[in-house]
Amino acid sequence: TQEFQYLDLVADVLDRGDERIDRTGVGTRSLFGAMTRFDLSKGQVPILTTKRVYWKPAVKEMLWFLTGDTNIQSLLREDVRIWSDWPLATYRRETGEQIDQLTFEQRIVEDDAFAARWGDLGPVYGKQWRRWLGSDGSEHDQIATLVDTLKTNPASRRMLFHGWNVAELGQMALPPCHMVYQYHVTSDGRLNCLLFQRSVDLLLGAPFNFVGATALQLMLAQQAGLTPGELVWVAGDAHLYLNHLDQAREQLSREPRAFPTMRLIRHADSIDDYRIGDFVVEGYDPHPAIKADVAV
Ligand code: DHF
Ligand code: TMP
Repeated sequence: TQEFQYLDLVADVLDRGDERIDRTGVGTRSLFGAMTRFDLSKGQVPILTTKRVYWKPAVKEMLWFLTGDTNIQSLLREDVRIWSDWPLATYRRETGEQIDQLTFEQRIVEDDAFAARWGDLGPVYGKQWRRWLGSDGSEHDQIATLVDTLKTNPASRRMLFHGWNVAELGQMALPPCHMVYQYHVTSDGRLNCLLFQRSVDLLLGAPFNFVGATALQLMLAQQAGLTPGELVWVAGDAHLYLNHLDQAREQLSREPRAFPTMRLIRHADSIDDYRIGDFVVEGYDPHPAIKADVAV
């Protein structure tokens, strides 16, 4: 199974990773430069089986990026809580109030003014993907351009979108991790994707990023009348947090199973028209979930 590419990378980082203190203060073991190649053409997709991966939140996160929204309010209304820690940390730091996460999330959901003040992550993924601000004040929709090029000029070598807007990095809660997505169409109509991720939390981040990139590739392929090809994932700093090492060892002790399939059960009118119910995963039989704290 193709899952071994991931497991081998995790094992390698455990064995040989360079250990140091990182931005979060937790510390990591890290290797620089890694690649996995997942073949989506047979229907199977990289939803890891050596632990349960919550694929719906990962797809919902991708759909949220596509809306161009950067406020966690709409994510929380979809019951996705993976981005709450960063606005919460800002709130606690700036107000000195030791509010707990659930109360904070509830206020974001119920109080629009509170959400507007405290729920925004700054000009992160959605903003850059859909409304990259040019120096002349015009906005660039990189996703719309990509879909258009996939349809009209699939031999193009310029089919990519980028999140690393240098001028706006300082306003972002986190600078983009999954940074550039480049696409490639083969002569027989397969859509390949190469995702460059500058920094990856192998235990918590990577499983979600594989799912998000896969979901996007399925949507783009459908919009352009193509079939999904390969997902090539390239990482810069690939790390395990030091408080994830036991969980990583536990995961490595498990026997991977066949990847499940993921498909779209409805043809959406445009890239802006997908919903979570359009995605169906079949044959997913994972080992149990593994709990781990996210480093903020
Ligand atoms: N920071 C760090 N240190 N690691 C990350 O993976 C990360 N990811 C971010 C933002 N900042 C980050 C956005 N994506 C989880 C998964 C993805 C994600 C953030 C958090 C997470 O905590 N996953 C848990 C719970 C999943 C759930 O409750 O739905 C998991 O066990 O997968
Ligand atoms: P950094 O900005 O200092 O690199 O920290 C970001 C951390 O979040 C790093 O551990 C990578 C992780 N991360 C992912 O792995 N995937 C993601 O999608 C996001 C947003 C973050």
